[in-house]
Amino acid sequence: MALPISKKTVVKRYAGNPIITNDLIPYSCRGVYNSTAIKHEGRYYMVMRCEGYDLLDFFMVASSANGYDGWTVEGDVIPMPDTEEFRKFGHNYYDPRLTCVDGEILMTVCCHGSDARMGLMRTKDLRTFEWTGFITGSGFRNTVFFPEKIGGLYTALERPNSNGSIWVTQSPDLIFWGQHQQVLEADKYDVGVWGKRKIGPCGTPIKTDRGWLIIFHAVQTICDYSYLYHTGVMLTELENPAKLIRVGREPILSPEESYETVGHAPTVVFASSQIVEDDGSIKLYYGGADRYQCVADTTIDDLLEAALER
Ligand code: BMA
Repeated sequence: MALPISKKTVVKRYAGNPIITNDLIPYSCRGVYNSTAIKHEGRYYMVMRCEGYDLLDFFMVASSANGYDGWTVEGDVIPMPDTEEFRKFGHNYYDPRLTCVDGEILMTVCCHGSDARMGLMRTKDLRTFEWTGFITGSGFRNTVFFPEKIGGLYTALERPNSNGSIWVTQSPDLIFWGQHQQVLEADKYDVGVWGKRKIGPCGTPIKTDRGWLIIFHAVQTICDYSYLYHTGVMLTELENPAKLIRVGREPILSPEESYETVGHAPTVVFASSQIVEDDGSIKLYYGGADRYQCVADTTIDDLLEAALER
């Protein structure tokens, strides 16, 4: 029988949450959430997932000097391709993920037509974005790149849409993908009861001397009809990131505050990016209740402890 474990706050919510709401957006918008953040030349940038009242998403960029407040909108809506293929598969698009891979800024986008499919964009300046094409067939969402090539290959986490699992896949050129390996499977109780319904990767994996820290979302079903979205952490091997070392026993973040429990999808915290500072502190960006953009603080040491010792 598993015994209770000691109390520990691994992730501390920022007192000024939510840090971005629909008020910042100059267009009809009912929520800003699950956005992706990156630090570039000393400034914090966010590609905001903005949701219109028509329930279609659009992306805009905001920037801030400290990553917590003072966010200002940069430029206009990010244009998406005006092609027949994009219209077919990108009826809606959401959950962007920015990663700097060996100096090149890449952004994955979940595109959703009749099914979900991942697209890839590149940017040099966080102002203009170039669409490079789809990188999966249908049935995939939440592709997230590792920040460096592993074994000389681009490496990414991905999540098939059909079941709750996280996989590693590799590519020599960002076009051809293979060497798929499963890391975690939700309904096998790889994650506890709090992740039995589905799981998926969040932001860019964090390299530590003990392995890759991977933050993921985990969904619990309550009374067969409502969902509760948690955030969890696991550690995998550096040379083979599909080789699991351990999954933290408890979620590091669960919906509790009103901006996480009351919104367009209640009881959802959806971590979408993290920025690691030189001192090992981490800003964890997450969406609250499919309505608000929030941030919380943690550290590499606290995440390692949460993955390995709790
Ligand atoms: C997922 C994604 C997330 C969202 C979550 C809860 O499938 O769409 O962006 O936060 O559902 O609604």
